[in-house]
Amino acid sequence: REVAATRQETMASMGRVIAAAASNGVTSPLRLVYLAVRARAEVPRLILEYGKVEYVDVSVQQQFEAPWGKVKRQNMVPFGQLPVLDVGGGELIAQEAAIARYCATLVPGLMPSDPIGQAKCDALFHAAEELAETNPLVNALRGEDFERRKKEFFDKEFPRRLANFSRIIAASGGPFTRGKSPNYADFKLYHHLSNAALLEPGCLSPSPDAGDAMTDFMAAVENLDGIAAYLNRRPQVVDVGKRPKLEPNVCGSRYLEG
Ligand SMILES: N[C@@H](CCC(=O)N[C@@H](CS)C(=O)NCC(=O)O)C(=O)O
Repeated sequence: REVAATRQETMASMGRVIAAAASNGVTSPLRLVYLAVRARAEVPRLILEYGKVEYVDVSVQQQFEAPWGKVKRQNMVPFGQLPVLDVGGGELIAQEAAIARYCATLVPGLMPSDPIGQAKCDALFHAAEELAETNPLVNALRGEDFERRKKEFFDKEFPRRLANFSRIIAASGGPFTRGKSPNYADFKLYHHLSNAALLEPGCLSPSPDAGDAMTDFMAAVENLDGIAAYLNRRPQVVDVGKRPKLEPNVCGSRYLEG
């Protein structure tokens, strides 16, 4: 019953988003097309939520009126992969990084105006991509496969990458990777670190090496206007490592019924 209630609330809040878009004269909000997992569409979502940019979150069926197998076979998306973002009239942008960058250009302050600043943000984004193993770990892997890859990730990959980000945040003065205000890559880092914390609670705790940098960073993102409310209402990932799924399982149709 709780799930049904949350779903109802989610749908009601999505209805308000669409109504708000219409009242702003935006008849065709961005359409973010993805699957029912919290993975490669989550960073664009966080950016759009932070920026209060109107968008709708749609499933493959809603976007293409066809199942994924057919969409892929008939090359209806540029690289046979999701997510894609329909920026209007069916014009599609593919690849999470490209979608995130495009979304960031719609939000004042998230993308520096100088090329060197932009390149530095891109470097942070792509360094955070090296934590992308957290996506299959949280959303797809099960049983022995899950345990083996999780151990490998937390033994080998995670500590050195976390140390790099802690150092970078501390050097910037924090709480974000480039100082006092967020840039678009912070949402990528946040996404993978929050996945990591789901997998291994406490993995971001203050340490003698890293100090409080990571806990402060996570709290700073979570407290951003627009983000706190979104995190509160987004579907939860349950049964990680066993039978992972979103609850309510409405990702990809959070904004539109059917
Ligand atoms: N490099 C791509 C990777 C996208 C990707 O791997 N998408 C997966 C879902 S997370 C996909 O489309 N899988 C379905 C398939 O390949 O049939 C990106 O960053 O967007």
